Amino acid sequence: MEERKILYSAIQPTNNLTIGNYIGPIKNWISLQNDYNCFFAVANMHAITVRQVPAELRQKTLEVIALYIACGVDPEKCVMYVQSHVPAHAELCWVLNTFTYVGEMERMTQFKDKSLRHAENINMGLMDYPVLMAADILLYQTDVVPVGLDQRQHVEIARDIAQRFNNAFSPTFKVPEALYAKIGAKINDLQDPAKKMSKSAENPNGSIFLSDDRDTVIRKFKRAVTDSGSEIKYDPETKAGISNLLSIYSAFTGKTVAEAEADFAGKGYGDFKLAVGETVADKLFPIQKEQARLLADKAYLEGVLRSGAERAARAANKTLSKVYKKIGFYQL
Ligand code: AQP
Repeated sequence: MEERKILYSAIQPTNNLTIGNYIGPIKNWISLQNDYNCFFAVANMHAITVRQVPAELRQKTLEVIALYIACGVDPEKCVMYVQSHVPAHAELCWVLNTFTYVGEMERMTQFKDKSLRHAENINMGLMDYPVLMAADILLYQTDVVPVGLDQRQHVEIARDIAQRFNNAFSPTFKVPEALYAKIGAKINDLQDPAKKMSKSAENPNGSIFLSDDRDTVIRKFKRAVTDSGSEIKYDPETKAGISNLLSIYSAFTGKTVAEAEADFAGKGYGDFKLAVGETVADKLFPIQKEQARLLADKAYLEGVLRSGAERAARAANKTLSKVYKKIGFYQL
């Protein structure tokens, strides 16, 4: 039987997850979990590149694992773990740092954006973020990495680092491919459709959090920025707001964009925005209920994390050991 390919993906437990996180990567995880050997991490080591409140970071870590499961990721089929529970991530990151150039990291768009947003704390970790992400991915001999489009540059650099290491020694790492959602690889901010929807947007009305209650979801969609026209048509160049809403509606209903347009032919923006809000709220409610149920069962979640960390460490240590051997680290 052909060996299954490996899929790796992670999300940071910062703030609250948005429907961008759900539509971009998580929905893909759910549909691919039967076909791949999946590793899903909660990236708490990435999270501390921006200051966090320790108690909140701890709590969000559990919330994110509960959310993965509530969204439909099956802990029986997939390895789910917390990044800091597998020390190999930090260890491989250190080695890969020596195969990465400072100039490359200075050019990373996310580093430049976050340096502007966190000018008081441009720490080395923020700059090193893509190398840690390369270590995350390469440790598992990953074939595919489902991510949003904003992570394209980081997956590219992970590929470059893998190839650089493989060329310097001998084939050690699988060179991974990014995988983007067909619809919604970049969900945009409802208040500023030129920007990606983000967990930490200044204006919370621009982001739909997976934790938002029904009234909040509907209110935010009703206020979503559109354009002065009246046609509900997908055209990201001239109708960024409407196109974003159509993508969200398609992702949540499973309809194509053309089918979504047809649903609203002849209708006004007000009706359309309300329908998108109701569709999203209907979908989020059972996820929220299931997440709350899981969070009340901490022993179960910790069991998932313990077993996940063991299975992840076993796979990761194999790669790390190969790397240490190749670079000449004396091993006992
Ligand atoms: N708007 C989005 N549309 C599609 N995919 C998205 N992702 C994030 N936003 C969108 C994808 O979600 C995954 C995890 O993201 P992350 O936790 O590493 O980062 P983030 O959600 O972008 O949040 P950050 O880094 O904390 O930034 P801010 O604070 O600006 O929100 C990734 O696969 C990402 O592509």
